[in-house]
Amino acid sequence: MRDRRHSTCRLCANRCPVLVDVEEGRAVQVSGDPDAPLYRGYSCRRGRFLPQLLNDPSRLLRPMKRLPDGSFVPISSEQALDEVTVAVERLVAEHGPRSIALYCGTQSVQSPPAYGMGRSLLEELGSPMLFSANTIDQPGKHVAAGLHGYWMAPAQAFDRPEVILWIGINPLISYKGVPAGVPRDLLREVEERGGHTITVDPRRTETARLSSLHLQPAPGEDVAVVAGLLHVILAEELHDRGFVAENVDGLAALTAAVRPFTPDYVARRAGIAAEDIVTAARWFGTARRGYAVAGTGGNMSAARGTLLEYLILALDTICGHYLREGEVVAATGPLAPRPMFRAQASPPVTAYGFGETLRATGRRDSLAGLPTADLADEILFEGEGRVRALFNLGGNPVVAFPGQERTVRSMDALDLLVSFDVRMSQTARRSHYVFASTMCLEIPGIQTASSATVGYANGYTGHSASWAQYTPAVVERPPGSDLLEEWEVFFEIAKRLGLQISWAPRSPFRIGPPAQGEQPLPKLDMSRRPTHDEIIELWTQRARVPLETVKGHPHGGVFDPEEPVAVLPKEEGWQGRLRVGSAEMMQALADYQGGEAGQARDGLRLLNRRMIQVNSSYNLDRINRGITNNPLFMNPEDMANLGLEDDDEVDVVSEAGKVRALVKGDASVMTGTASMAHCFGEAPDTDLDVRVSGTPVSRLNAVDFPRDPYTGQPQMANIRITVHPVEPPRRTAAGRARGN
Ligand SMILES: Nc1nc2c(c(=O)[nH]1)N[C@H]1C(S)=C(S)[C@@H](COP(=O)(O)OP(=O)(O)OC[C@H]3O[C@@H](n4cnc5c(=O)[nH]c(N)nc54)[C@H](O)[C@@H]3O)O[C@H]1N2
Ligand SMILES: Nc1nc2c(c(=O)[nH]1)N[C@H]1C(S)=C(S)[C@@H](COP(=O)(O)OP(=O)(O)OC[C@H]3O[C@@H](n4cnc5c(=O)[nH]c(N)nc54)[C@H](O)[C@@H]3O)O[C@H]1N2
Ligand code: SF4
Ligand SMILES: [Mo]
Repeated sequence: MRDRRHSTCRLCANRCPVLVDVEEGRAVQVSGDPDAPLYRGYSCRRGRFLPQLLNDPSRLLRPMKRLPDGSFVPISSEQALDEVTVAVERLVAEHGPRSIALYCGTQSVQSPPAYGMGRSLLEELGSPMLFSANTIDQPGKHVAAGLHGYWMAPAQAFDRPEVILWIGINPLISYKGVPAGVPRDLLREVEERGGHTITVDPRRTETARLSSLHLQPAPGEDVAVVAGLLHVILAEELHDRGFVAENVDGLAALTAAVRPFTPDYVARRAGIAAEDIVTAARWFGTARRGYAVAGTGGNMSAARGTLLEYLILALDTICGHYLREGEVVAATGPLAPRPMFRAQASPPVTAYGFGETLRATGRRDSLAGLPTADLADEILFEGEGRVRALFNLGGNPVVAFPGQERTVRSMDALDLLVSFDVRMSQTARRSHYVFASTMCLEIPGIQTASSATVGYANGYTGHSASWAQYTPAVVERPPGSDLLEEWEVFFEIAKRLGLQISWAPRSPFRIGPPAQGEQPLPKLDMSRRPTHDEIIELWTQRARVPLETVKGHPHGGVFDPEEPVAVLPKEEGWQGRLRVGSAEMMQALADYQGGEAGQARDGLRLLNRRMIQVNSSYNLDRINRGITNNPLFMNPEDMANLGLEDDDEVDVVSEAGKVRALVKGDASVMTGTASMAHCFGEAPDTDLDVRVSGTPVSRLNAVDFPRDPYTGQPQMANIRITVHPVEPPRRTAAGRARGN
């Protein structure tokens, strides 16, 4: 008997509604749901291979415990929970609560109640040691927003843009920088409106190819490009003078700071045409609606993510790209309370350098969270307060954290490493306990547009309409499995420790202005483990659209408010203003301008990228079209100079280390650069067949690379490398390594 059910693919942030064919409780086929509004049947290959992912023989089906000889034995969930609880209790008694840390990886979102509950457990224990992937991603976004202030209504972003500026982001592959749905829709819409899309990326990406203009700067010089755009817009007075006069401080300081960034200077510094900067600036400055957004490229390629994100915010702000009084908000969260927006600014806040001080480096907390690049040192640095236990929730530090050698040493130095995973990842294989987690389709879930005043960053993520979908669990767990949802682990440990934790959903970093009047966190009744559905009910208690109504739309739906949500006027006497001329950011810009220019063009530079067929978190033979590894993509010209051909093995050497890789020619890669995806390969002590498991890029960067001074994020890409053929050159061209 085959049954067709509705659900949501949760493998990536696009959250596509899907149809799932189920036989005897197991998924046999998945396809996009043609009747889902907004998505209209869209899905990608990864989602369509969900049955293979769920039923893969390598899937972890029960908790594992590591024995002293390094081997693993399956144990029951009850035993794992009991033993982990005892270990935590002992560490807290002997070494204090700070010895316990939590890292939330990208897949911590698979179990939405988990990070709120994990965080609450940490707080109840009294430990401030909360880390997440955010600070090795784009943490400059949150700190920049704090230094700039927050508009108290949404940005225009996905709402009818006439211009989009994408900087080091590749929406057609990563689904970031465009609204959830069909990734090409917005591009097409802008085109139909006669507007422009501009992509800034050293690589001729899938997105660049479809854009109106592609600027191909030297890596690491995005600050110059954005400062150049600001220079032209301000010099030609294309900015929104009315909006700035009423709501923005610091324009004079900004104007002075970007004065040196003339199109000619930027052209020289970044290696692009001066006319292209002027064209992009005029398009951006004259459009009435639009947004600028950066991705991982610009944030990782120089230790300047905060400055870059600040200038990008300034660009949107001087162009007035925010919803104004009387405008109707297109996307409000149906499963959140009816929001209230005002056409006014919430002023800047303290954005970094507060809260917990890290022992080894002296760095402190920021709006983006504690710097994850310092976690290894917190574990390795002897003395009081040392981190001795780590809960690794849906992450894979061994291949994701910068500086693999130090990460591995730190993982091995822990008294207790507990991973939550669906397979024995590189980090799970070094853990003392691994909890086997459920996967999407096996658990219920809600998807909803967000009502947050300012989202993660203007135009980075979100919906273009008031979308919501509920899905129940639509498949059974694999027969004979002993799985726990990630949050259930936190609940059970808290309960065993006699602690009461909160169900409130809270992310590990801060989005939007400070909350007015902190409410005490709502707590769970610990006498009985709730169901996931009960938690969803708690979350949606005050929803604008009752959960039952959303459940009545199995394809998901767009739930516009009966009474449209319009932006209210500014409050009488309101003083708050956005700030585009922050003294420390202007100083940072001056320092950058005075610094060494064009240094990015010596030798070969390794850039980061993502690939469509795999995700850092999912890589199965059957969905990756035979590419189980992450090739070193190089321009064919650079390959020829080294006498290399497709699939040749090479050694890649950086200041931090050496790794084996396979090269692949790719004309979209700019000469003088190479490009490789992360989260592949093995730890240094594990035998590596590069053709099967790929290359650990994180062995080529290090935590002592330059750091962003505000977030502590190290430079993770734009790494100077040399490439050495492994075999003696078989072909004619010189086999000399580049960049020596
Ligand atoms: N298919 C797939 N999708 C994913 C993921 C995945 O692994 N696979 N991961 C998810 C996650 S965790 C994240 S954070 C997002 C990230 O989403 P994106 O930031 O869009 O990630 P990438 O596709 O790596 O795009 C980064 C781009 O930056 C460019 N770049 C590199 N250096 C520079 C530079 O110095 N300047 C400029 N301007 N560009 C530069 C690269 O060439 C690349 O095209 O993607 C998410 N989506
Ligand atoms: N050199 C370099 N380094 C980078 C980056 C880069 O571009 N270049 N990008 C950085 C970025 S943006 C990020 S976000 C980080 C990512 O860093 P991490 O989040 O630490 O790494 P992932 O590989 O995404 O780890 C996800 C883990 O979750 C597991 N998993 C999959 N599904 C589930 C599930 O349903 N439940 C549970 N519990 N686990 C599951 C996967 O098997 C995997 O082990 O890496 C960063 N590191
Ligand atoms: S992995 Fe593919 S199918 Fe799944 S949500 Fe993302 S885009 Fe949609
Ligand atoms: Mo990420």
